[in-house]
Amino acid sequence: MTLERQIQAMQTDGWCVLDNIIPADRLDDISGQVIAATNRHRNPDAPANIGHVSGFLKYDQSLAPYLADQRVVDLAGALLGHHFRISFTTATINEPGNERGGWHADWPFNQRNAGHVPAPYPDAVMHLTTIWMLSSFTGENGGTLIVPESHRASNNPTGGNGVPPEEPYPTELNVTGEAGSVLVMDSRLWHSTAANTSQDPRVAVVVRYAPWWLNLNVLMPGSEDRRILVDETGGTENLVPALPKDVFDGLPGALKPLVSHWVE
Ligand SMILES: O=C(O)CCC(=O)C(=O)O
Repeated sequence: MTLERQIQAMQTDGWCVLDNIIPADRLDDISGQVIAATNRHRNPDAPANIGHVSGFLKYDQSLAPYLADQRVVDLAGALLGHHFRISFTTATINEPGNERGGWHADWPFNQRNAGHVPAPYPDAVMHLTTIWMLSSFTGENGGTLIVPESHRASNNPTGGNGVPPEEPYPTELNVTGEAGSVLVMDSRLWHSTAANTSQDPRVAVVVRYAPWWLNLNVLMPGSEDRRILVDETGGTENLVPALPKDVFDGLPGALKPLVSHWVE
């Protein structure tokens, strides 16, 4: 797919898949490292059979050489403008037997988060969610469920828009793709975790990209914005641990400008 076609798909459909971003001969090693680090640091409050680690780059850097791949950078730059940066890195392993999740749009459009853009939100690209496939995604193993074109709506099922979050949606589909591909979604796109009915884990890392002007402070442990928006209200919000300086120093040069705002 050419960059022009990718941009068109993002505008019209709200998603596309970039193939062959991670070299095939690195997949087994990276997948193994992601599984091992997720086992060491997994969030005990995540849904059953979901291996979830927020701020994953802090714990494992095996994807670091690819997160500023030119094809990803070109598409993100075309959609988010200059000086975009990485907002989240989250290991997400759907283990056999996990349950289907609820329809949502991602931060900052998820209306249940303390920090959110209130619906009705404007029709503008403000955040990208990318899912890096370390296993091939299939209908059987929990390829992400999406509702194509839902990114143009000004609300989503977390905001009481009349769509039951737990029910199948008529136009839903499972995203499929070969291991090494990257699913790119406008973060407004309605999506959900799919059940993994296979025998093997579906291994992925979710990486989100934000324009320079989007305030990410509410995600930072101990920040003043977090104190005001989350601690004082008792609301719920994602927490993205900062990168230790020594981890940052060891990252590839092309990646550093994308994460330098999140160093301890
Ligand atoms: O793992 C998936 O396929 C979906 C994950 C998801 O819904 C999310 O990270 O917001």
